[in-house]
Amino acid sequence: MTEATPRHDWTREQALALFDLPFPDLLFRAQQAHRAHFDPGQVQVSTLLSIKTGACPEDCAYCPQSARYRTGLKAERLLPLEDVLARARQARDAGASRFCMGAAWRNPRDKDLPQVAAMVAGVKALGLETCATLGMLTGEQAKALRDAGLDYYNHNLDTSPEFYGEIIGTRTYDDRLETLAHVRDAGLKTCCGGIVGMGESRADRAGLLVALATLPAHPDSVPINRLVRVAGTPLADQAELEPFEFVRTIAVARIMMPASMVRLSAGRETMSDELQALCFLAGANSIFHGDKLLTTGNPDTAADEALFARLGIVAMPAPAQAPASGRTCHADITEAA
Ligand code: SAM
Ligand code: DTB
Ligand code: SF4
Repeated sequence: MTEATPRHDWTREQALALFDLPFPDLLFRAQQAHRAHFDPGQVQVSTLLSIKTGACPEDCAYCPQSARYRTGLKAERLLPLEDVLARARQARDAGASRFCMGAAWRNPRDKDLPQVAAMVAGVKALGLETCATLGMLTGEQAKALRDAGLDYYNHNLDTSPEFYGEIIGTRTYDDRLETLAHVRDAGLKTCCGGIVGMGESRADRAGLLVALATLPAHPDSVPINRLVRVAGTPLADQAELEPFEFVRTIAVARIMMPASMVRLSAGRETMSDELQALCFLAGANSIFHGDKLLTTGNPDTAADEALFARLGIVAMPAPAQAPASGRTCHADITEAA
């Protein structure tokens, strides 16, 4: 077994020892793990769309979509199919290989599922990989989404088991683990990560990564979100996480889950190009592209294209899948040959 072989027996002490490494050693180790599994010049590009916005009954302290906080967000019902497909076409033509549909639900109602399944099937037929994040799922719902053509399901652990209760009171860590089990059992790929910068300690960041790396299978995608501090949420005035600590978190995620896609997820809008470049060096190899995440901002698409060009990074091509319609326009983010 080499250091780059995925392991499922990580301990918090081992994770903390990685966090404690001198920064150059940590980045070297992360680069070794990254290069054992990926072309470091390629970054996967996903686009997000909020298909149902706001008025969520949950109390997640970071979230602008909770009905409990006054964030000024306008709630919207489930979008019509045609609107979703138009946005997916735009995303594909701008270079995205995966389209992720998010809904501000605690869980989908069974009567909502046919509409979401139609969106999944339509997006898939455009030649995009499909991802959805709809809250907690039953086993049957996970299978119905798989049958519609869903590739990935995003459901985050968000933080360590110990810190979790400070952030969310309306569902438990075990609820999340149960949904993740349904997702895995249905044969869907798992997208699962968390948020940093919520006031948690380094031990909590290590605890989140250990929880992820000791799941029965490493998540295929690991989104690392830096808290977007939204006015009106309980975390609006949270101090910003020290930038090198954020880079360290990415690097430790890369070392602990070497074969997973690590996504530099929410929070890029307030990061310098240099900080993002350090995150790519630390092993991040996926981003959200497009002016908006779900409800908050993301860097301009032109800024991302310029950053990729300056760093010599190209978009990772989507894995071949059928049926796939050809792209109608030149992809703006240059795709790997
Ligand atoms: N309602 C569903 C759920 O919670 O599973 C799906 C949508 S929810 C917005 C998806 C994820 O977005 C959350 O788990 C959280 O990790 C992330 N997120 C939400 N608000 C955020 C914020 N202000 N900053 C960073 N990440 C955030
Ligand atoms: C994830 O881990 N991050 C994305 C995606 N999964 C769904 C969501 C980020 C949301 C940021 C706050 C917002 O735009 O509402
Ligand atoms: Fe609702 Fe998801 Fe936001 Fe929590 S993170 S309040 S479940 S939309």
